[in-house]
Amino acid sequence: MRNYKVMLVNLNSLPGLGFSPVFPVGANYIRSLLLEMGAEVSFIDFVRRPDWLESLDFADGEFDCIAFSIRNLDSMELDGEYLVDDYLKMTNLIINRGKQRNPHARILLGGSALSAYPEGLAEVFPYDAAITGDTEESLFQFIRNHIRDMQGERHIAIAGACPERFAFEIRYEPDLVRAYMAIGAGQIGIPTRCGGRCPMQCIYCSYGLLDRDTNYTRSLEHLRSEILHLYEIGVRELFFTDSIINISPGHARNLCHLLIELNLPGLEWTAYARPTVNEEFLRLAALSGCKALSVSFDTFSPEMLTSLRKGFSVQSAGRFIELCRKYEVNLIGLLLFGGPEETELTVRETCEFANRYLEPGQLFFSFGIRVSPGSGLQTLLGQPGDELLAPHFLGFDERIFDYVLTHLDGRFVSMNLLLKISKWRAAYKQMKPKATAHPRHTMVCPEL
Ligand code: B12
Ligand code: SF4
Repeated sequence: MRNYKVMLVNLNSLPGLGFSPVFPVGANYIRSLLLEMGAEVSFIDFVRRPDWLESLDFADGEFDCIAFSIRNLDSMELDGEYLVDDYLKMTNLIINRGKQRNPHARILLGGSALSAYPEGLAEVFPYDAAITGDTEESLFQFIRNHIRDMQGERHIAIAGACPERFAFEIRYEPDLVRAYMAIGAGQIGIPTRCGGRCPMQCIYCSYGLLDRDTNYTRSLEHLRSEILHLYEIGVRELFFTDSIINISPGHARNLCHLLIELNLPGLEWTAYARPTVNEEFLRLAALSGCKALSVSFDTFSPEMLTSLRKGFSVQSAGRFIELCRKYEVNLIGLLLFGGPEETELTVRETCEFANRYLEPGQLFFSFGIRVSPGSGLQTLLGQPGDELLAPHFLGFDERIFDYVLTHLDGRFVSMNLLLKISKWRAAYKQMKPKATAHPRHTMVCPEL
């Protein structure tokens, strides 16, 4: 009798994807989960082993399953690359090579890009099973069924049981963590699950497909062990990967208390947060080593806050920024121009607010909203989900680029921003328009 064997490939570790690399939080989670279930796992990551890109000799081992983790489909930016063809090329090479020795191996797909674009990816990728949503139970059933189907031919088993969702410790391999730190991806992600699904309803957001009904929180004991282990490896920056860390103020508070109690010199953390006037959270965040809270304000125009369904007001955003200043919590404020009904007036309102409340270094920009399956925008435009695999953006008035540069203080306009704007604008100009079911809104998409 031998253990069920999985080769798990992190496709997000391919070179040249066009965005800064991050530690493979989701793929590593699946590796830990498989080990917990008693499977054997070969984890294939090309950041750790760039030589494997050429040799592919990792695919010559013995496997029952070849699993692919797909984190990003694209950068969601106007000038982003279409990556599906790169992923497909590598996937096919690995499958062909792996199947030479293991003709019965099953192909499994998973990852946030798959959850976010389930129909589109399912049409183009070769696979036997694709798992979105409740990973634990579905993965366990997939393996059990495969073992059952192979009975008679082999003696294969999995020794462990299926853990409850999120109820196990994530194992971080020191050499994998260090490989990412060595290329500058020093913020290592920990899935904190501080309260489950984001209750807000931003119009472009498809996190409902990713987080579904998950009101789970991860236990502080597991988080404690993982933080201590990462610290021992040499990690000094953590990214808590909740969609929004302060969904459940209680769990976020407990996490801050845990960090304060651990008192690990030099350890900092970053996370996505939503504007809040909860002073205790901000005070504890500062005390527990919060390096920055990343906040998708998107706009400071009252009309656009409504149009984007942001769920907070200009006044509460202002109060939140003041509180961050009071408790010395640094902000990474994200602005997104080109939403439904954006005009020069709404751009001016946003820029004037930013000029008044924010400092350079606290503001990051994006233009153009990618239409994601499962989002309110998809419903508004009446667009079928499978057609959105290739990047489609909401059409907007191209002069929005000029309006931003006109109304934003010069202190925010760096050479880097000017360069990015000219790239985004050039990419936008090259896209072709596409009609939607909505009487006023169009989309644009690149020629592929
Ligand atoms: C935190 C985060 C970031 C942080 C990461 C910080 C860090 N150091 O880790 C930062 C801000 C840096 C970031 C950057 C980017 N991000 Co981001 N990010 C997230 C977020 C909020 C959480 C990701 C995470 O780690 N989750 C925790 C892990 C455990 O979950 P997971 O990866 O989904 O894995 C689960 C399942 O997918 C599954 N799974 C994973 N692999 C496999 C494999 C198999 C075989 C199976 C069965 C299951 C499975 O198991 C896990 C448990 O259920 C997600 C949105 C979300 N709510 O999920 C977006 C998200 C992943 N990001 C996204 C994007 C686009 C980006 C950027 C490209 C943005 C940009 N333009 O720069 C970059 C890319 C960076 C890179 N190199 O990959 C998109 C990806 C989808 C897409 N459209 O392509 C997402 C989904 C958000 C969205 N808008 O839809 N991101
Ligand atoms: S706050 Fe963030 S996660 Fe929540 S709905 Fe809006 S974009 Fe999505």
